Formats: sequence, structure tokens, C-alpha cells
Amino acid sequence: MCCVSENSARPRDAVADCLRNARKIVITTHLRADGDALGSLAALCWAARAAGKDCRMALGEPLPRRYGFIFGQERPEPLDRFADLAAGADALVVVDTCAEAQLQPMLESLRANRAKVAVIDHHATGDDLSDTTWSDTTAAAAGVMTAEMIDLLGWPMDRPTAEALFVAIATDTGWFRYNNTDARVLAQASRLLALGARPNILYTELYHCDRVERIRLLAAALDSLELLADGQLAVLTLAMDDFVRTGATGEETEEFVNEPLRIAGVEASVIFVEDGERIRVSLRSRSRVDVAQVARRFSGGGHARAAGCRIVGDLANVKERVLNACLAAIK
Ligand SMILES: [Mn+2]
Repeated sequence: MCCVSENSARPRDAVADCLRNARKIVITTHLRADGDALGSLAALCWAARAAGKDCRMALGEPLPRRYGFIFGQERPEPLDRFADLAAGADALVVVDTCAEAQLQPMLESLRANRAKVAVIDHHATGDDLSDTTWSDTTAAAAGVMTAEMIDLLGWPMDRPTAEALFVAIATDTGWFRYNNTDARVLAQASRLLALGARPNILYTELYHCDRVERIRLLAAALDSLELLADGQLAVLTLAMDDFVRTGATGEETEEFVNEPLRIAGVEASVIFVEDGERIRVSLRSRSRVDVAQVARRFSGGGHARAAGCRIVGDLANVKERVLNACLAAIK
């Protein structure tokens, strides 16, 4: 576990010192980057630049299409630049994860530069990436922590920065409807609106700009629905063939796993996505089942209500193993 000490001011201040003292900063985040990861990444970078820092963003994978609008004309640096950037940086910041499995392509550089690494994360599971780790599992989003960090440093926050943070916080709270929506979240959201964030425009960019190929893939996923354990466990499955047939891409499955939670009585939902020789597994839980525990058994991680893992193997075999673990967790 990476967690230095929960909710203590000292790890937070250590990260703040690291950022304050750095001239060149490089920021990165996890694979399969989501709104919280990318919003936090962009916001911290822009605030750092506004404070006079030389700051770069880097990703281990191409930027997911859905979140491109956050970055305007800019794009994070690609993976093949990471080792050089890391070596030249004074501070190497990882946001929204401290799990090595989620940072795999960057891991060698992160280890080689360990003394410069600082982590801002809100996940309950993770690895020991750095001694300078601010981990707060009570924070609904890395975006909440990033906003607090920018304030602590006294760095400027313009509208694009506020909107990136709003995307981070809104997406990780399911647009303020998950049970992680607390007073701290709504206080930040209110302040970001005061700084010019426009929720209606951000919502349209995020959720009303899909490709038709994605909707056809969603239809295939819904068509695959199975209900197990007396309707408490919902299962969706997408094989390679579904992508070929619909023309959709792997990143377009995001959020599909939430759909079966609309069904009364469903306690947990899992989607299996065939992705080359690996199967991507995403898990969601309504309230009772700890899906992070299931994911951990397969070297994954996440939160009690939202977790995932990637498993090498064939679809039928992986399904059987993970569903057995899910059924045991539901009992
Ligand atoms: Mn997050």
C-alpha cells in the first residue's frame, strides 16, 4: 500500500513543497484515463504554467476521444517522450492512481526517478510509488484534491482550469449522484462555477457527442445481458467480432457497465470486453458488494463501488473465473 497516512496534512504539504520547489514539472496519469484523471492532469498543468512553471503533460496511451475537448488545441506528450521528459524534470507528478499496473508503460521511468515522484490519489488500492504520496480515500475525485492543491499553492485558476476540474469532479461523482457526492465536492463545484465553469456545455461535450458506432456497440452489449444470482448480478459481454461489426473502438465501451444498474434488484454489474489476447473487466456495485476486492484477486483495483482488471486468457475461461468470484462476493 502506498498510503502514507490518511487525511493527514503532512503528505499533502510534502506534495505541495515538491511542486512549489520544482521549475520543470511533468504530470501523468493512469491507462484507460477517465475524466477525473485527464481533468486533474490538465488543470494542474495549466495552473502550474500560470504560476510560471515549465510544465508538460504525458500519457501512456493516445488521448481518449471523448475527453479531447478538455485540452483545446494542446495534446499531452506521447509515451515515447516520457523517459526523456522524466529525466529532465524536477518533479514527476502522478494523479488519480498509485497502482503500478495502471502505469505499466511509464513504470521504468517512474522507478528510475523515484525521488522526484509525487502522487495525488484517492484510491484505496495501490503500490508504493513514492515517499511523497498524498492519498485521501475520503476525496470523491482526484479533481477535488487537485483543486485543493492548487489553492494551497496559491496558483491561478482561469476558466479552462476550472472547467477541467469540473469535468474531473463531475465525472467521478456520476454528475453528483453517486454516494461519494459530499459537501466538499459541492463546495468545489460551486467555486468552479464562480470561476466560469459551464456545466451545460461540459455535459454536452461529454455525453451528447457520441459516434453512432458507439451506440451500435451499446446495443450489442445490452443484447448480451445475462442475469445471475436471482437477478442480483448483471453480466455484459463484448467479443472482438462486436467491434468489427459495429466499427466501434475499445475506448467506446466506457460507462456501458453502468447500464444494467437501471434494473431493479441488480446489486452488481460486470462487463467483459475482449481486447486482443486480454479481457478487460469492469465492475460496478450499487451499495453492498465490494467489487474492488474481486478486482484485486485478478491483480486489478479500484473502489468498492467501481473497479476493474485486465486478464490474459480466453473470454469463456476469464468469464467463468471472474463470475465465480462475483457470485461469492454477492452471497
Ligand atoms: Mn478518480
